[in-house]
Amino acid sequence: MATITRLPFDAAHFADFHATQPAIPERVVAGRRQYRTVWISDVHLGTRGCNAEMLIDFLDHVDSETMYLVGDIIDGWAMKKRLYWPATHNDIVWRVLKRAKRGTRIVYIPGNHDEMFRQFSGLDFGGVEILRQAIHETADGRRLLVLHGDEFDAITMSHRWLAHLGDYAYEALMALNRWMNAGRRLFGLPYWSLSKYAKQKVKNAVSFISKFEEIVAHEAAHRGIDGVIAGHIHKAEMREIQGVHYYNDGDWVEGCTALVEHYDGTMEILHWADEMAARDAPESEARLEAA
Ligand SMILES: [Mn+2]
Repeated sequence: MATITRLPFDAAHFADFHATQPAIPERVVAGRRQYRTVWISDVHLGTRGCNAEMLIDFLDHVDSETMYLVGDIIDGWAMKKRLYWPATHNDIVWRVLKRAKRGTRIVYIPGNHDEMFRQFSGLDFGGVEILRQAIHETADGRRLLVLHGDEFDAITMSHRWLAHLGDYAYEALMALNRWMNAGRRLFGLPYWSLSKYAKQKVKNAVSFISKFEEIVAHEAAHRGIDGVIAGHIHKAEMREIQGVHYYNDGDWVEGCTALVEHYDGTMEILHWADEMAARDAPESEARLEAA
């Protein structure tokens, strides 16, 4: 059933890919921040939504013993429609393979958008292990189930896009509502509240997220493990649900977040846009003073 989407790099030479040169050279190699484990997901390479430069910056500043790619890394759905693959997207593949070469254990758990890789579960591509799901043991001895999360879509229903409807979209919807009803009046049609309809849908989206979190946590409890790490819903989170540790590493389309494990087993969500802003701030202030 699954077909391999044509990739913009030569899959036959996947293992040697790191030997080529990236378009954006690595900036920090020595002195990278070290973590025991890093989880990222929902990168959506192959789409315009992917914040590739920010992820490149993250990969250049952060290192770990193990890195989990928790699905939707390459967006095969989008690539089937139209091939969008700038050099920066190649650079991310290059950096992942390079760190595998340097000794980082890389575990790739394909999601629904990169399900074409699921057929390779159990195989190893240039140091990248492909698995359907994994059990991660933290430094403080907790066992966490790592999976993408689309496994639960049938239960939590669809309408994932509604979760992304922000305030701006809502404002636009309000304006659209006004224009639409002005038009309906012209044709003698009764008022129909698009905004009310949208509000109802947004409320459903909010309940979708909490339902997803609860169901994933319930699955972990059912399997008798301490917690679960997922992606898929593009919402970074770290909380306890009915005695189960629920983690979500977020995404690199909107939130630009990663989940990391420190050497003592402490978990943390890194918000990379904030990290970059904090790093650049003193320099830009100095520049302002000099001007
Ligand atoms: Mn997904």
